[in-house]
Amino acid sequence: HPDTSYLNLVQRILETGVKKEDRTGTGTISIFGHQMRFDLSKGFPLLTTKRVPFKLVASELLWFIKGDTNIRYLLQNNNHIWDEWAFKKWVESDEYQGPDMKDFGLRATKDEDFAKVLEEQMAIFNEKVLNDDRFASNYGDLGPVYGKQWRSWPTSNGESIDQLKKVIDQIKHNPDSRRLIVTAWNPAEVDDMALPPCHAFFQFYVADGKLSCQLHQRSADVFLGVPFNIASYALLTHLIAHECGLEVGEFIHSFGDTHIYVNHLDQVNEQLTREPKDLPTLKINSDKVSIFDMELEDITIENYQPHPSIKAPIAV
Ligand code: UFP
Repeated sequence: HPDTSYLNLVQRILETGVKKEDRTGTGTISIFGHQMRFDLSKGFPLLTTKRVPFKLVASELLWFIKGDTNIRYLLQNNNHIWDEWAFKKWVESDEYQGPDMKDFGLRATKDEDFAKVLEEQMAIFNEKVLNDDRFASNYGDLGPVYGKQWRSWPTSNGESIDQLKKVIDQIKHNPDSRRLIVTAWNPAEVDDMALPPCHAFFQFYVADGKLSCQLHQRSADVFLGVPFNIASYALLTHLIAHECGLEVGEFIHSFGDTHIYVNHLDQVNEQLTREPKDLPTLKINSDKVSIFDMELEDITIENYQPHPSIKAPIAV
């Protein structure tokens, strides 16, 4: 069961992980290198030991697939998972004149008054990204993040490569290829990204009429990020299999720095006490074929009855 694999990873980190400082100043317990395998034919791996917001997974993935890097589309779909990263660029810009927002993520977890001020500033920011075109293009954009690298990786001669389109074409016409790869890790552009890609490199494999996918994730926030990342790549694999007329095989999730933030320990311990439930099923609108035509309404999850969600602060 996906929850068992996931909780085993949590357990492994708690038992063997080392304490390590990190960029955000929060502190983590981490291990280096881990792999989980999910058989997608046995149900959709949306964790059941806490609620994972599938709509947010789906709208973020469609945003990547569109090649979009501006949070406006996410906000239009009530998806706030990238807000902090865009907001960070805004408050660090010369144009920002509001209250001091240095280390806002960490401070908000420790100071309730500050958390209110932050919430107000973020609401103003979001409103401007939604309604002010100039502001949105300057500050809603996260730089050359996933969408740009997947759909228009810039080449040295000024052209661009649509990695996603190419890989789908290869899966259809050259399924035995060992080069079915998409990489978001572009060393020339990493410094311009609001957040360098965490899920950095993925490869497909076709055998027995089934499509499998393996992801290398360089950095993994096991409590908040990983449940999301599993669902996202499982969904991507389903969508591409759907387009290519293949069944789904496995999703293999490989990790680099795999960590639990020290302020997520109560949350993971709560989750460890919970029993996994039946997996939900994914439904894709059969009237549509291409992943590039899919919209949020075309993707639904059925029979998802998880344990309640567990809240935790995000490290920015
Ligand atoms: N992170 C994830 N999954 C994601 C994502 C971010 O786990 O999809 F976008 C976490 C990993 C890490 C932080 O805790 O965000 C990124 O920080 P860094 O760039 O320092 O690794």
